[in-house]
Amino acid sequence: MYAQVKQLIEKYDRIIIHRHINPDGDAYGSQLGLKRIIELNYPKKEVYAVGDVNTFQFLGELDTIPDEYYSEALVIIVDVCVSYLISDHRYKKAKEVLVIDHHLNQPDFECISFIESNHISCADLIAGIFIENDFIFDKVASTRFLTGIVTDSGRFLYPNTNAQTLEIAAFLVKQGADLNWIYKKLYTEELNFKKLKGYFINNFKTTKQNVAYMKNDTTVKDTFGVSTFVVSRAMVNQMSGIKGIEIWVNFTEEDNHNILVELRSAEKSIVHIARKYGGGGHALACGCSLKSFDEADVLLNDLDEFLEGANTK
Ligand SMILES: [Mn+2]
Repeated sequence: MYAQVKQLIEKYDRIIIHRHINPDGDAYGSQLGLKRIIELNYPKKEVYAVGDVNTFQFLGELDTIPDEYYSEALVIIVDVCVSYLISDHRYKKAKEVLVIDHHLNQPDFECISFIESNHISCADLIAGIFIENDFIFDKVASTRFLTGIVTDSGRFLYPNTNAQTLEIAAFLVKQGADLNWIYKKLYTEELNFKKLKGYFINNFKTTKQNVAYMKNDTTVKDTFGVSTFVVSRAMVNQMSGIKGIEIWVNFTEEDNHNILVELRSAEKSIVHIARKYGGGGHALACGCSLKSFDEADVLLNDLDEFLEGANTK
C-alpha cells in the first residue's frame, strides 16, 4: 500500500489536499506536511492545500483555487474519511480521490482508502509512508508532521503512543523539526483560555457511575470569548486523568442548537456509543452530534449502563 500511495502521486501533475473541517493540529500538520513533502520531492508538480482556517494557521498558508483545477487532479484527503466532515466539498470533482486516515471509520464515498487506525496521528502515518519510500524531508515538512503527532498524542501522553510514534518523531527531529517552536506555539495560552479551563475544572458534574460531564450552552463561548470548537474539543480533557473517572463527556451547544458531543475514555472502548448516535472516531476518543440536552441525558444513561455492565463482569 505504501508503494501505491507513491504511484498515485506520481501519476498526477496536480494534487489537491483536503482534510476535516475545524482542523486540529493533526489535520493541519498532515495536510501541510504532505504538501511540502510532495513539493520537495516532485518540484514540477502543482500542489494545493484547501479548507477552513483557524489558529493552527501558524503552520502555513492555505491556497485558494478555482473549481476547474479539480477535473485533472488527484485529491488526497487526510485525517478524515466521512464525507460530511470534509472541508471543501469540491473534492467530489477530482479525477481520483485517495484517503489517508487513522480513524476507526470507513469512507462513505468513492475513493482509494488507506486507513490504519493503530496510528496515534495521521501525521505519523503519512510521515511513515514517505520515510519508507526514502523521500527527502526538510525542516518545514518535519515540523508540520511533528505538530500533528504532538497534538494528537497529547504530547506523547495518550495510550496509543508507542515505539513507532517515538521513532517517527525522532526521525522528524533529526530532519530539523523544531520541537521547541511547536511547544511555544501550542502551549502559550491566552488568559481567557486559561480561565475557561478553570471554569471546567470547577463545574463539571458526575453521573451515578462516575462519568464526568459538562453541558455548555452558547453563553459559555460568549463569556470566555472563544469558539464553540474550543469549548467542545479543546476543553474535554480538563475532565481527564482523575482517579475513579473512567469516561468523560463534553456536550456543547452550537449556534444552530445542535449539541456537539466529545466522548473520552481511559481504557474501555466507547466508540459503539458514539456510533449509536450517528457519530464515530477512535475507540477511546470519539464524538457525535445530538438534537438537545435531553438526548444528552439518554446518552449519559447509556454510558452508565455500559460501565455498570463492564464493571460487574
Ligand atoms: Mn488525527
